Amino acid sequence: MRVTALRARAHRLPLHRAWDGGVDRNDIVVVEVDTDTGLTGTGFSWTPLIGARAVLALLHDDLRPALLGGPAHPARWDELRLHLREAGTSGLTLMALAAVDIALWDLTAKAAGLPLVDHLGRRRDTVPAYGSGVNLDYPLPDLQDQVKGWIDAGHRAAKIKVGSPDPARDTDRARAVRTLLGPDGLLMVDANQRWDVPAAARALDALAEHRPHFIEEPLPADDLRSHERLRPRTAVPFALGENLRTVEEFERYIDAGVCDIAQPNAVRVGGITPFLRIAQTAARRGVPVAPHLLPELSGQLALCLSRPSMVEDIDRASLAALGALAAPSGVRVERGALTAHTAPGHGLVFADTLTPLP
Ligand code: SMN
Ligand code: MG
Repeated sequence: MRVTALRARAHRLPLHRAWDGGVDRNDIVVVEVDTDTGLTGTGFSWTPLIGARAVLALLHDDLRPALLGGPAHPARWDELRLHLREAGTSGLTLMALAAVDIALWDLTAKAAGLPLVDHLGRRRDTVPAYGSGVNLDYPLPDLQDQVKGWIDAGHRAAKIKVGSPDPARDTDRARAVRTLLGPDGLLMVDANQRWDVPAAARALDALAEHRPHFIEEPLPADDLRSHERLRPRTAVPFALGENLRTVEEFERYIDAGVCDIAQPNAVRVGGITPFLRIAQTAARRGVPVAPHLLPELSGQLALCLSRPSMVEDIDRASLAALGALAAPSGVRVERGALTAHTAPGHGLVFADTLTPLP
């Protein structure tokens, strides 16, 4: 199976309610890879705010010529990464490579006549999901309404933002959400790198009575040393990874004992191929994987992992909820559990009526 054409288009998907920091949209770049078998594979890249046009340029100018005429197979991942290395081996490079890698996995699964989950090796029928919102700037009643909505939909686990300028505001909100979840629900908190070591230690002490299941990104994501200093000062597990990119980075954080739950984002790490390598690395070290965002893809991957934790059911910002899909994907979250029964491939069909980037 050889590549005969590559098309890429970038779209803007307005959010139903803006995220903290004025994020009012997600951008996606959809890639279609045609082959000489007549099969077409679809991939995508994703970003809340930064870089969609740069990703589109890398796809058109640099990945297309490297792919045309060559084998349509995700085993080309390392070669393609090397091809792009003058642009750097992380960041935007991996976001562009992700779109191609996802399309190549879609193709190989379609060529095998299998849903991606069964092509990769389905290990379970369901994986637990949790409600999640980017809600630090929500007034408390709005936060409570959001969490009630998740509970009404069957969730028993919820992740909220912390890192308010006044730490007492975080504890008030954690108390309110713990009350809604009840003693048996799981409450997770995500600081999005807002603290330093003393602030994190203080805040986690104060939050302890509400029994957080994990603290996500307590510190600047690339500051390993600070994570090592915080580690002995709290018993709350650390969930990290939405801002780590490479297998080596995940290894470093896990081996330093500061990554208790690994959260690779399948697009940011460069696609399904590196995501699976990261998951293997984590599993070998006994660290569960909770894939970051992208529930329609993350959920399919989680069904194939040896140690999945939970999948993030992001509030009204799945690809389907943002109106990106032309038809249901076959990935469903119901009563706090995700299932996937897709058409051959990953089953994601992007609408062709989406708004282009302005
Ligand atoms: C998050 C990160 C990026 C976009 C949306 C939400 C957040 C999360 O940190 O983990 O849900
Ligand atoms: Mg996060």
